[in-house]
Amino acid sequence: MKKSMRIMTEKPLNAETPTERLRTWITGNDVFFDRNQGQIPEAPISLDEWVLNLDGEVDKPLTLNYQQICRMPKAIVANTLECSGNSRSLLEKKASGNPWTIGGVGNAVWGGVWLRDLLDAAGPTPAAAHVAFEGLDKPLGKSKIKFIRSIPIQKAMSSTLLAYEMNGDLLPRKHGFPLRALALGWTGANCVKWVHRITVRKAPYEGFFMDKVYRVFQKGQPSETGELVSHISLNSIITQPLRDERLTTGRIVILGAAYGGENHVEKVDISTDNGDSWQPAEFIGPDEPHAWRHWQYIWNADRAGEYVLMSRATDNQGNQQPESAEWNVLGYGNNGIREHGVPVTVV
Ligand SMILES: Nc1nc2c(c(=O)[nH]1)N[C@H]1C(S)=C(S)[C@@H](COP(=O)(O)O)O[C@H]1N2
Ligand SMILES: [Mo]
Repeated sequence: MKKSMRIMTEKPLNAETPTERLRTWITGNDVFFDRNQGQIPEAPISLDEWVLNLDGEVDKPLTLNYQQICRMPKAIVANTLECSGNSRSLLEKKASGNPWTIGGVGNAVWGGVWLRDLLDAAGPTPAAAHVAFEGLDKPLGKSKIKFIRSIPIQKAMSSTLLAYEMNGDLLPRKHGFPLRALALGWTGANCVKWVHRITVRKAPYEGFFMDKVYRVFQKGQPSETGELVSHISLNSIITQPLRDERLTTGRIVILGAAYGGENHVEKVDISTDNGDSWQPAEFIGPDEPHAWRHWQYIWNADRAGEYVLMSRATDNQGNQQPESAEWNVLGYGNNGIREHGVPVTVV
């Protein structure tokens, strides 16, 4: 089985999980995708020096060290993290950014504290509207722009974790040690790593990583007028067989995953005849809020030929994946059924 990551850029490190390693419900920390705008801290951040500051539109600003955070009530939750640009390279029309196939997604069980508990202790003022997170990673390139992103206070209060554990281990250095934000069910960009400062604000943070990227916009449209990328789009992926695999006639087990961010995946259908007919897949494994669901479909391939396998997820809000994704300049949110089709040969 292929174990190594597919590296797209070394500096900053951007690498995707090989498809074979997306076949487990938990994505191992060793193969969890890497997405970085800046330089990953070269040595683990020292826990003796690190503190988390919470300031801005609050009655009582807080400064907490690592021990104080670890002594707060603990939450353990599953969450599927996906980069906004995942599957970008599968779009028919090229979009700029890292050429992800389907491996810019992974599922982990995270341990940490609810951001709500910290915010409650600090007491947001009536003007509090957005919560900004600042990472400790050093910007690369001349621009020296720090990775700072903000999310609405409602999301921060309802379902945002500050995680210090990933799949039972301390949060790995690459994934944000000692602490990262996880806006559950929202794309990776809303999940700032190496957090050291949280600022409650009257309005969304303004800056490069809020206004120039992570927005859905068209050619000729100013990026900052596009919608901010927040929710993960309902999607499904086929992890077995692989693209262009040669199979023999008979019983073929098709495996995959489906995820809907904040919404629950209710149904996955499979087509082996280019979308003419659809059959339900069977769910396998755990079913947790904000986490993907794995599924399988047993295909009786009795005739040799060329096939395109397709999967289609439906969620509890009645949403279904589109036949084809809506294109945008940065290629975000590609959840098209056709784009995710997997061609195979049966002999
Ligand atoms: N500090 C910081 N946080 C960050 C980033 C970053 O470059 N710096 N990248 C974001 C993006 S775009 C994604 S998709 C996720 C990726 O998290 P991972 O590398 O742990 O998979 O982290 C997010 N948090
Ligand atoms: Mo991302």
